[in-house]
Amino acid sequence: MKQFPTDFLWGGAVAANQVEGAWQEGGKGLSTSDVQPKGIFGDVSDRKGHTFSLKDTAIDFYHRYPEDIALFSEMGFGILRVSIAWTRIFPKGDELTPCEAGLAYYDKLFDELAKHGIKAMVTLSHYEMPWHLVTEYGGWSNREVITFFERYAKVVFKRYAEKVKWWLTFNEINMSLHGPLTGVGLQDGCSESDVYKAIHHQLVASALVVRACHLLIPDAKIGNMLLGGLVYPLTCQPNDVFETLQENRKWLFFGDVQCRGTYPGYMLRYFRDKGIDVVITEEDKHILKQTVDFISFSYYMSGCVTADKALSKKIRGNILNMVPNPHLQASEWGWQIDPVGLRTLLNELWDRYQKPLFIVENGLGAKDQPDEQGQIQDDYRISYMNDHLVQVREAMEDGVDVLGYTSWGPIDLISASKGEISKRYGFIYVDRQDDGSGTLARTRKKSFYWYQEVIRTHGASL
Ligand code: BGP
Repeated sequence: MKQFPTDFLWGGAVAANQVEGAWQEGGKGLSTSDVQPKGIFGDVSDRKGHTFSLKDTAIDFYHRYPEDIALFSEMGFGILRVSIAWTRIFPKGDELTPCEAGLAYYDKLFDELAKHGIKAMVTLSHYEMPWHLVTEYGGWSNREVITFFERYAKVVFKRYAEKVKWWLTFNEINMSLHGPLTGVGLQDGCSESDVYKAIHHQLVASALVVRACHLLIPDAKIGNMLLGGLVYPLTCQPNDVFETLQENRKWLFFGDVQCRGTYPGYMLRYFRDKGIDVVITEEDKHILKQTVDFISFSYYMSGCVTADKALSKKIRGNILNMVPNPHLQASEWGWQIDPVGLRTLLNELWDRYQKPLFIVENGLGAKDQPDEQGQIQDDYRISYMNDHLVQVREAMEDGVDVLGYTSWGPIDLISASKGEISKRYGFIYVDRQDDGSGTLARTRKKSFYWYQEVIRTHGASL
C-alpha cells in the first residue's frame, strides 16, 4: 500500500481515570469517575465507606508510566493522547490555588514522553469532573462551573506551555446527551432542558479555553473531541432518510457550534418545539465565535436509524438510538464493525467543516486469551485496525486532511462503559482480571509487532 505522509502522527490514546489508579494519591480529589465503579452508565456510589472499583488502581499507570512509555516508544509512537485528571490539579474544583503535587506529576509524565521523542496530546476533561462540583454546584448546570474550568485550563496551559502543543477540550462532548453524570455532571432523571443548559455551559467553556490556549500557547493547536457516530437510514424510505439526518444533527450540533461558532437553526427550532429553555447571552454568542483549530473524534462503529418507532430497538454501544445494520458483523459487545464507515465519516466531516481531522480513538474491544506459551494471538484486532487504516488512507486520497491516528487503549485499560478490564483494546496485555487479581505485568501481544511495522513503514505494510 502507498505510504502515509511522513509527518502523519501515529500513536495511542488513554484517559486518566481508566489507566492511572492512585485515586487518593498526590492530593487528588474525588471525581465523578471515582464514584461510578461500574462505568459511565453505572450507578453512583458516593464512596461512603469506600466501594471497591477496578479504577482505584486501574493499570497503575500513575506509577508505571516510564515502563509503559518505553513500550510505546518501542512501537514507534510519535504521539500519546492522555488526559489530565482535573481533580489532581484542583481536588475539589473550586479552589483558588492548584495542587502542586498534581502539577508535578504531569510534569514528570510529559518529560518522560519528551525523553522518547513522543509528543503529548492532552484532553482537559475525559469523562470526569470533581465530584464536589456536582454535589455543591449541580455540575455544569451551574454557570459558575465555567469559571472553575477556565481557571483549571489556564493553570495547565501556563504550566505545560513548553511541553504540550496539542490540546483537546471535552472528550466526546456529544455523549453529554447520554451520560448525564459523567458528561455534564447532572444526576439521572434530569430534564432535557437541564441537559441542554449544561451542554451550553460546556460549549461556552470550551470556546473560552480555546481562546485562552491561543493566547497562552500561540504555537499550540486545540481541538474539540466528538464521538464519531455515523448513522445510515435503515431503508430508502424518505422518512427514514429524514430521521437519519435529524439523528446525525443531534451529535453534529456540538461540532457545528465548536467549528462554526454559532448555534444552527435546526437546533434552535428543536429547542422551540420541545420548550427547551437555554439562556444564550450576547456575551456567550461572542465567546462561541472562538472556534477550534482541528476536529478530533472517536470511531468504533456505525448503525442505522428508522422512523418506525416499533422497529427501533437499541443495540449495545455508545450511540444509543441505533438499530442493527443487517450488512455488518458486530464485536462481542454488539458494536458493529464498519471500516468503510470511517472513510465516509472522514469525508463528511471534511466536507462540512474544512478543518483538519484527527482520529483520536479507534480499536477493537475483545476478550483476549493467552495461548499455552502465554502469548496473545490477536489477529481479530489486527484485522479490525488494518481494515480501518486502509480506509483512512483512502480518505486521504479523497483529499481529506487527516493529521494523525491514535488507537484507543494501546495498553489494556478499564472500560469506560463497563468499569471492567476484560474488554481489552491493547497492543500490550496487562495481567489484571475483573475481580482485581493479577500481577499487573505487561506483555506484548501479536498486534504490538503489527502496529510497530505499520508505523515503521508509514503504513506501507497495511
Ligand atoms: C469512548 C471513550 C473512551 C473509551 C472508548 C471505548 O467512548 O472516550 O474513554 O473507553 O469509548 O469504550 P469502552 O471502554 O466502553 O469499550
